[in-house]
Amino acid sequence: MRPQRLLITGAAGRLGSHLRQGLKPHVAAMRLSDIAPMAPAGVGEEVVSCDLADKPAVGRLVAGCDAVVHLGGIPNEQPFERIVEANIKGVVHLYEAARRHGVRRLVYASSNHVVGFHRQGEVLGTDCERRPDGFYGLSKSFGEDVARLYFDRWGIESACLRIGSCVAQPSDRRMLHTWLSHRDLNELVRCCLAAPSLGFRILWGVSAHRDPWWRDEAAASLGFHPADSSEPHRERLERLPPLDASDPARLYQGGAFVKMGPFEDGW
Ligand code: NAI
Ligand code: 15L
Repeated sequence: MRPQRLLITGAAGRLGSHLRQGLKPHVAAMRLSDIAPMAPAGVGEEVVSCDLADKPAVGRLVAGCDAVVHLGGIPNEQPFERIVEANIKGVVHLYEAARRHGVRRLVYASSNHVVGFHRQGEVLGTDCERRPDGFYGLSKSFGEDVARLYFDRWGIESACLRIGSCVAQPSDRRMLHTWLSHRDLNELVRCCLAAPSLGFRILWGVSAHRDPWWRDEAAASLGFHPADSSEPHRERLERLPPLDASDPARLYQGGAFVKMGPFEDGW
């Protein structure tokens, strides 16, 4: 499908800023939303400030859109109370608004932290056991279940992207396996929006690496073929001092997230 009006939540953020530019040629119009300030609207754009924890505001935000790329929320380990507002309530408000306003397709930014307690080196399919590595990973796991529910019950299509590390360049040894280039992110989201039929699916958001931790042969059926790889960065990254062999950040796929928190706020 070619979205007539695509909503991007979290549009002021790191990934949102890239997708705002990258998806523009592929949609008729865009509504860009965040709780943080954003660059003013350009041609074919609307800019709307909205807190995802505010249910009526999310309802108004979604009205008139036919597809959503949902990036908004807390992107790392934080106190549970904050994650509940932005990620747990936020994702329910968004899907509920999608149902009420007839949105047919969403792309949900899930995370590798849904599976962060699998060992590094283990090769996972998209159907692997979930092993969240904190409240953040739990919230993303919940979001995947919300997406599944809205497909099973109301036929609203979703791709849940378990994004690895989406940064300009890989910056540590773990990213030899987890890096997703900005170009590949853009192409993956574009493929999810353009596919004639998407259904419900979980996809890894990762570029093509020599020793992958995540495999998904089905992604190619959407037309997604990653263009980038961590290989050109290997020499530089392998010169970095390795973590201690017993460090949990070296043992588990979630890296340093597996040892963050819990935070003391609210106790
Ligand atoms: P980011 O923090 O730069 O962007 C997230 C945006 O959400 C921010 O602009 C923030 O203001 C907004 N936001 C936070 N709470 C909100 C609320 N209550 N209401 C409305 N907006 C709110 O993060 P980034 O890196 O761009 O990530 C985007 C999405 O992708 C996040 O959902 C993150 O969990 C997910 N992701 C990102 C990865 C990465 O490598 N950058 C890896 C895995 C997942
Ligand atoms: C994520 O889910 C985070 O949003 C991002 O900031 C990175 O830390 C990434 O995972 C990662 O695992 O590298």
